[in-house]
Amino acid sequence: MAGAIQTPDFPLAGRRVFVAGHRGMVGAAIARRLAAVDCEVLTAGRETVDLTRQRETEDWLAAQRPDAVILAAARVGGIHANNSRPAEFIYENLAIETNVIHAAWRTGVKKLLFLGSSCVYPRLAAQPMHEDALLTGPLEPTNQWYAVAKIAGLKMCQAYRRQYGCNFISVMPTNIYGPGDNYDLEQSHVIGALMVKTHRAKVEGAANVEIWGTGTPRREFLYVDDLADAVVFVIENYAEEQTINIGVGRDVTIRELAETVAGVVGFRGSFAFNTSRPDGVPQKLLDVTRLARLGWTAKTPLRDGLARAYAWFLDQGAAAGQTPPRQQASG
Ligand code: GFB
Repeated sequence: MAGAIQTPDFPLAGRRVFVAGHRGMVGAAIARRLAAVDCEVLTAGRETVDLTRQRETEDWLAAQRPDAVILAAARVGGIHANNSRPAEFIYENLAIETNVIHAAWRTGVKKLLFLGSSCVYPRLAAQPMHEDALLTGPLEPTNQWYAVAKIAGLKMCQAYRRQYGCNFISVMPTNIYGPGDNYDLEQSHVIGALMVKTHRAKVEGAANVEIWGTGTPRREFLYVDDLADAVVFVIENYAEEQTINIGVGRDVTIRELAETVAGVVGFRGSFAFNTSRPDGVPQKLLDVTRLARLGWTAKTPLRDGLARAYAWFLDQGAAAGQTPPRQQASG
C-alpha cells in the first residue's frame, strides 16, 4: 500500500507477535500476512490456552512473553447468531478481552491491537460513520450484546493507556468476508450464507434463493486479506488513543450484493425476500478518512474478493464442515 508514513513507529520485524484467534477467518489472514514480515508469530489453539479463563491466559502470556499482541479472538456471527445467543456473545467477548488485555499489561506487552467492529456505532449514526460517532446514540438491538462487549474492549485499551501508559490501540473493521468464512446458515454473515445458498441452488437447479429481510439494507464489505494488511499497517504506524476505522468507503444494498454473488457463482434464478427475518441496521458505512490520511486504502474490489472467496469455498469451505470454532475472527 502507498504510505504517507515512511518510518514505522513500531516495526514488527524481529519481534514476537501473538495472534490471538488465529483459527478464525481474520486471525488466520493476519497470520498469513505476518508470514511476509520477519517476525516470530505465536499462536495457540483453545486446547493450549482458553482465553476465556483468566489464569490460563495470564500463565500462557507470562510464559511466552510476546512483544506484541493482535487480539482477533472473539465470538462472532451474523445477525441471527447475534440475536439468538446474546449471553454467549457478551460473556465470551468480555471474558477474552478482559483476560488478554489485563494479562498483556501484567506481562509487559509493548503493543496491543484490539479488533472491534463497526457495530459499535449507533444504529442511526450519520453515514459514513466517523470515529467520533461512538457512544452518541442507541445501538442496533440485534447485536447490542456484541457491540457493548466490543466497546468495552476499546475502552479497556484507552483505560490501560491512560493509567499505565500501555501502547494499546483499537481498530473498528467493517463487515469482513473471504477465505475461512463461516458457512453455517444459522451462524454466518450474509456473504457466507449467500455463497452457500446460491451455490446449492445452482447445483440443485432451484429457481430461487431466499434472502433474509427486504434486501434494502446497505453494507460495506472488506476482503479479509485487505483487513490483515491494514492491521499490520496500523500496529506498525498508529499509536493514538482514538480508535481507527478500517473499511473500503463504499457500500451496496443486500440485493445488489446478492446479484453480484449470484454472478460469481453462476446462479441464474431469482431471489425471494423473507421479511420475517430482520434487516438489522439500515446502513453501515465507515468513514475511512483517518486511515487514508495515514496512508492505507483497501485494494480488492468486491467482485474480485467474492471470486477468490468462492474459489476457496469450492476448494475447502464446502468440505470444511459447518461448525465454526468458538474463537472465531472478529468482524
Ligand atoms: O451479515 P449479517 O448477518 O450481519 O447481515 P449485520 C447483513 C444483512 O444481510 C442483514 C441480510 O440485513 C441480513 O438480514 N441477509 C440476507 C442475510 N440474507 C441473509 C442470510 O442468509 N444470512 C445472513 N446472515 N444475513 C452483523 C452483526 O450485523 O455484522 C455483528 O450482527 C457484526 O455484530 C457483523 O457486527 C459485522 O451486518 O446485519
